[in-house]
Amino acid sequence: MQRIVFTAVLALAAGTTFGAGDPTATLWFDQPASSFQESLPLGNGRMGAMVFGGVNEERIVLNESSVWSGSRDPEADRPDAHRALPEIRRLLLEGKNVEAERLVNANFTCQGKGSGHGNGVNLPFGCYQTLGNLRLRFGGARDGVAVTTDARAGAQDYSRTLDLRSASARVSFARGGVRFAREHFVSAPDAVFVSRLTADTPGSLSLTIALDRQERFETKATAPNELLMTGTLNDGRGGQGVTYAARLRVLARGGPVKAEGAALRVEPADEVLLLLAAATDYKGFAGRQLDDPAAATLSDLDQAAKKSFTELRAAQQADHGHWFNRVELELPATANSTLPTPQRLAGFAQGAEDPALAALYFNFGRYLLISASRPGGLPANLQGLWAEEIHTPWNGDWHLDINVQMNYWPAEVCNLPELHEPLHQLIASLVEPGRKTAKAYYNARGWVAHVITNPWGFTSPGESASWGATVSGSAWLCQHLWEHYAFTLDREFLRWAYPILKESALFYLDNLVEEPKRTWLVTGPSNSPENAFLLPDGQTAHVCLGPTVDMQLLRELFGNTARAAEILGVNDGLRRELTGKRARLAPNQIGPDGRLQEWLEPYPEPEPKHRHTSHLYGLHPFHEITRRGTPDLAEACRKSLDARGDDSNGWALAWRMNFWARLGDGDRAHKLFKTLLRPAGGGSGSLPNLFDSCPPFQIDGNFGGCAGVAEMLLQSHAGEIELLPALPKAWPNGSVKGLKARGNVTVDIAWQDGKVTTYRLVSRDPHPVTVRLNGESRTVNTVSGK
Ligand code: FUC
Repeated sequence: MQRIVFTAVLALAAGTTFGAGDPTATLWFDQPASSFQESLPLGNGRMGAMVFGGVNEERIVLNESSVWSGSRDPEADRPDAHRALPEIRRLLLEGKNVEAERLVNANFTCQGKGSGHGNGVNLPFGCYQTLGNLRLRFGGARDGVAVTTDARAGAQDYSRTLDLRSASARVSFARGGVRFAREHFVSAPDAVFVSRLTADTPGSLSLTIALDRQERFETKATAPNELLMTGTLNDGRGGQGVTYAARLRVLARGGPVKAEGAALRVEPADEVLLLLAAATDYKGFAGRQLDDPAAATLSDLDQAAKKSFTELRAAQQADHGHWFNRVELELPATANSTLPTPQRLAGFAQGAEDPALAALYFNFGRYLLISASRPGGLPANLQGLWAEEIHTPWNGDWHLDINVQMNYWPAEVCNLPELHEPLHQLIASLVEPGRKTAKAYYNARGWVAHVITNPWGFTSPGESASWGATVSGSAWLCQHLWEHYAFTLDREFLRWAYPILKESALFYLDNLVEEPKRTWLVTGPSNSPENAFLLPDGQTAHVCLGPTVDMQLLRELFGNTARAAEILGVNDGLRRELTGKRARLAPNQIGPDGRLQEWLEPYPEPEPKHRHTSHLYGLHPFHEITRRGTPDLAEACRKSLDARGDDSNGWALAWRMNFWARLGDGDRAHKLFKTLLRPAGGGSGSLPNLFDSCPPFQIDGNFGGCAGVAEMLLQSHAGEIELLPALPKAWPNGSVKGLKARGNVTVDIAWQDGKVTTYRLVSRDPHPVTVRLNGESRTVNTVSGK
């Protein structure tokens, strides 16, 4: 069907399709990138590259996921903080939130500067940073090429494409009667960035090749055809932090390569192959644990250089296809689908139909996860692993109050469960530092993490009470352990994860406070992430007892931990305690205005359209609120969403899209999807290269939007497998193959005129499941996938 649809498109929009490719799997531009936001991302889970495709100068922004400044900070916890806890709680119980917040700010934040309010580059917290730039300056004359204001620099038939199926970026243009082509990819199996430059006329390739960085770098030629860039980052305490190395080797056919100072010169050649390896000596919970990154890059290059370009590409494509081809979503293309990506986004925002754009966005999300998160590596951060800065916004860290979790929403449903592993390892790595934090601040058992973390095991509260006191980051992370089990039914994994769940539950058990009015058990101090409320005397406060999100998270954590104990046949006493205390947690409450209440009391809010919608966590991603199981609460969520409004930051739009999908409202979910894809300008929406803009660029919205598309097509959280639970009118016809439902069931669906026409449920062993489609529910047997 794909090919037929595509052929029809070509016929429809003849003359405008240069570079367009498959409209569900191609991003393309008819000019070079003028900024990072127009460049094309490549990655192998550890190394990233952003392709600008300039005619005179090809700039490639390079990344390596462990290029982090900072270091472990044993002083981030205040050892005696727990002494302030009884007083903070007393004030909270008396409704003196402002006074309590003052005490939290003075005694219950992290010690030192924490994340530096997002500027942690020179602090122990550190900052994720770019590795640097690879620059290819083309031209016969040594000092470069003709200066021109034309972005295409006089080139004709220019196209720059990212093909999501092959994970390669191609640049192609003609100039001076010669056609030039460049192909770039990052290989996971061979651990190198690969670039091939060709021209259809021999001897047409003359260029200077350099490696640079904004700071802390030294580049030298280590051979006539090799450059080595090295540097050491700041550890944030006056010493040396992570050391990195990037090594480039140039193999030119038909022309010499020589070193000129700290650059290489090729002049003139028929074809040029570039191989680049990168490594750091970061030693932490993931990554390669190397002593000598420069030596590692040499051995990576020596290995890769044994292969031809064709062999390197074949290995990389087989590896990428192994992940990418597990799922196929087909939605029809229109004339709008053939436009260059920025114009395509603009057309869609102006009302052009383009169902295939949803398939592209969905595929792009899967592509980004495959490119930014691989087993054994660091998890995708706020920018995945793509950054051109030294001071990456918000330190490019892992925020635990929605952002890192959203990055992993597509992992299970999109049939990429192995790619969830880096997050699981991050969670495991927080147990030990989180135990210290639990003791220091709460004198409690177990482990805790608050709002932000980094590769150095930061688990302390943040540096300001207004957001840093959120105590449920670790509970939220634990959802990702349980959901991996729920989807895969991997008992070995559950056995591995159980101690982490259990110790998280122990922490919260030790921390529950009884609120006197209704004798509910609540957390505190905490926040409803980053949101504020108004007290009866009109004062603004953030710190509170038992925000709704904490209660939902604890019902989920306690329930999952008890269930895991039952499955594994362990810890009977704990199971009983968890079940007992779970029943006493403050329940979801519907406020006087019919909305789901965000706090224990129906406080008014200073910012009713706030981006965070944490109190709806119980609707999504957790599922204690469902439209059939708890219709009143679902209706209250709907009212809350209406009041919050349909305009917000990037990730917040993506979350709203998922909520509406859970509420079964496909058209509203599609409205949010459209807003997520609107050209961002300086605000929220999509950047020209489809990266999500919060603003600024933040990758969570890409993953949230990808998961949102899946959530509209398949849901499996409510004890049944529901097909097309929130199909919008905009996608009347289509098909999807290879999605996963909980219980390790692979799901294929085809639909026409908004109705399921065929479906297939595959599991390892056939067994009965309840499936809901076209308005009715029935029990069917899965077919065997053996
Ligand atoms: C969350 C959000 C901000 C931003 C930051 C990185 O806490 O509230 O909007 O996305 O993370």
